[in-house]
Amino acid sequence: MPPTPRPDQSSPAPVGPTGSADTRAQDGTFLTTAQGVRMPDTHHSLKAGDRGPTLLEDFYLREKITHFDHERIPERVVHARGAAAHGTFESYGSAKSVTKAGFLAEKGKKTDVFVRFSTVLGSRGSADTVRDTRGFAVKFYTDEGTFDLVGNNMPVFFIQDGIKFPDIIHAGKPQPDIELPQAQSAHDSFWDFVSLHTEATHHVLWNMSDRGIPRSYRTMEGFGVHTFRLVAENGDTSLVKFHWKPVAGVHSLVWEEAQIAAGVDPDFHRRDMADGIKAGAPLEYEFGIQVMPDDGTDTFEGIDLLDPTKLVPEELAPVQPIGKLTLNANPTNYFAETEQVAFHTGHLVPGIEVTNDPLMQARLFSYLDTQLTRLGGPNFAQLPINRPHAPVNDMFRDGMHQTAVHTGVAPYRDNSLDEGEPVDADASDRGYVQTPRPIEGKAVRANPASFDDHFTQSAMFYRSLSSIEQDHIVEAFTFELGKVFEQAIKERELAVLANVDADLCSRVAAGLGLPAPTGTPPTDVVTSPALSQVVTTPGPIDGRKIGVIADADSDLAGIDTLRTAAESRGVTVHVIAATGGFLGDGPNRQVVERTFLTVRSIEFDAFVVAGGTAPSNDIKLVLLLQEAFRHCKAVGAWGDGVATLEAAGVTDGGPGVVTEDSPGDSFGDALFDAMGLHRAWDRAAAVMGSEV
Ligand code: HDD
Repeated sequence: MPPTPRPDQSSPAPVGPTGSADTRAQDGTFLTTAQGVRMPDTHHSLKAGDRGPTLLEDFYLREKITHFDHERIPERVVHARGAAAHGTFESYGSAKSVTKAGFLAEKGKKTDVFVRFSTVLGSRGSADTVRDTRGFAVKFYTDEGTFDLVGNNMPVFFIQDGIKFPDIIHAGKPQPDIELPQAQSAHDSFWDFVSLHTEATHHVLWNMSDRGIPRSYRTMEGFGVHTFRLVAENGDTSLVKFHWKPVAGVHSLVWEEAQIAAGVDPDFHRRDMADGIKAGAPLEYEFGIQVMPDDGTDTFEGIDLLDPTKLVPEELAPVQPIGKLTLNANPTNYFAETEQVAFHTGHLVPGIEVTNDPLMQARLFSYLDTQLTRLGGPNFAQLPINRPHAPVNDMFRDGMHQTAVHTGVAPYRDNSLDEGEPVDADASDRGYVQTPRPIEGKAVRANPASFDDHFTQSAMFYRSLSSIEQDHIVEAFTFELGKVFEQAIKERELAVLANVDADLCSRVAAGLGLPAPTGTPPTDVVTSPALSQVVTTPGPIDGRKIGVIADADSDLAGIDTLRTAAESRGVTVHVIAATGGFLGDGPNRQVVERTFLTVRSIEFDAFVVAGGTAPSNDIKLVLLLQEAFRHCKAVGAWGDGVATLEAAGVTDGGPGVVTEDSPGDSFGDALFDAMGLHRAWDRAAAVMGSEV
């Protein structure tokens, strides 16, 4: 992969959203110590003679090395691997009838946001494209305080009670003796846990589906998962689920691509986001809510809204758009922003409240607690990235890493010494006043009976998908269980699948070479077509990339014709040739951006062979085109470029294969439509077999 260019240093953006950070650009002034003493030399320690021992009195050596020794902070215990961006949320004003939250209620209101995407299981240096759930954590810096929506790219969770969180994470993390495998669920302890805790089944199906290997953050849905309570200005309450719908559509990698990318470019998603933003293609999502009545039952259409292993089908409660999120600025400093950002499910604003979901209740403790270790104490809200944009007037004092200089002599209430301030804010002052709700019951360690059905929605998810998506689930289960050593675990998971869907179970069993057990899968499952991500009409292609294979004799003017048409659709064109440098020296001179050695198919959404290109049987080129073809990407050629496609075994005229005499409008339109479908799945059965 090409290196992502250095950030533009000429006009450094302020660190963090407040712009008030202690920015220290390497701007050419003298090198100093941390105390501001100018230093003549940072390459030689102070020694007794040029061959002598280093002297203890070298305060600069000790300061430099000591600082370095402490440069790392503990990585997040989960979601350690992440990438983030700044942006803006703009309200449509359509949520005004259900919430008094100012940033949602007012039409056109803009709010600064910082969003961190992540994988769950891997360490900070692990690969982006592993099969896993993705974190989708959004910090809204609203005028009424900070609201964090700490969600995932899947609408359900593995467990129903937060007390099990350490258990599922211990099971998913690498085995404790030799710490492997990294960032993988394909190992015994994960499958041991989920086969014993059948409440995990629904989430496991999502993980094994294409949702577990998103194409990019740009094409990933987000979900608040839990049911929240919204409070309107008049005090009326409703129950909602939050959704992020990507404007670019929901798309995934195929498994072989995910595996290749993990080796070829472990930063695949991070790079895609950073490069896209830098190229002026922001990531965009619509924010939406499903609204259910708050009638005291915490259920809707028979679905327990407090059970985080259940979703509400969009066919029963449509997702209503309430605003738009645009991510358009990369961080200035990874550590200061992406690493130090601290999300917390308890960061709520008036108009948004929690429910009794036992998973959410445990999270309300965990997020604050984890920051104390990770960020070294209770003052992490003072870090630039975590500073609210609303005025802060707390009475919290002192502590590790205190950087605020508090004035006033009476940090307590009531006081008379600081003129009685700060004063309490009631609801009319936009204070956060919880809606009074009845709470009673006996203290028990138990779940309600309505949490017991672990299979109906699992079956709903599986049966709502297209056959190609179901094939991918079968292959993912077969792959993952194929990596499990204990026979008993495989058999137990097959018994779980038998209770979801007999066909799914028998296909996985066949792949494992084991008998398929008989279960009691749910009957009368109502499917939810909205759960499938396969599209039949072309969607947007902004930010996508076309690789054009060419040589010095190719139709270079034709490449420019295609480039102009592509750029008008927000798509970029990149030339690939046998060697680097330039092709031609006239007005249509082309820069070779990748060679057959440096390119890999995962980088591009479509490949085209330019007319006039001499047929080549270079094995790297053949592999490139075959891979793209096998992964059902759009491929094409104009003029005699077709010969190169044929040499790679790409069948002319098949689905998603675009060939024309010239790269004019009809070629471009057909290619862009094929890209808009994301994959030519009609080709899958012929070319993929059981490989992906
Ligand atoms: Fe969590 C991080 C999402 C359940 C405990 N979680 C974390 C992040 C995301 C989620 C996106 C990364 C935030 C960032 O980018 O800094 N977690 C979820 C979702 C859940 C969920 C969608 C279920 C619906 N989490 C969950 C439970 C617990 C935790 C049940 C504990 C009881 N999660 C944590 C944590 C982390 C975290 C240990 C690690 C780093 C951090 O919080 O700041 O506290």
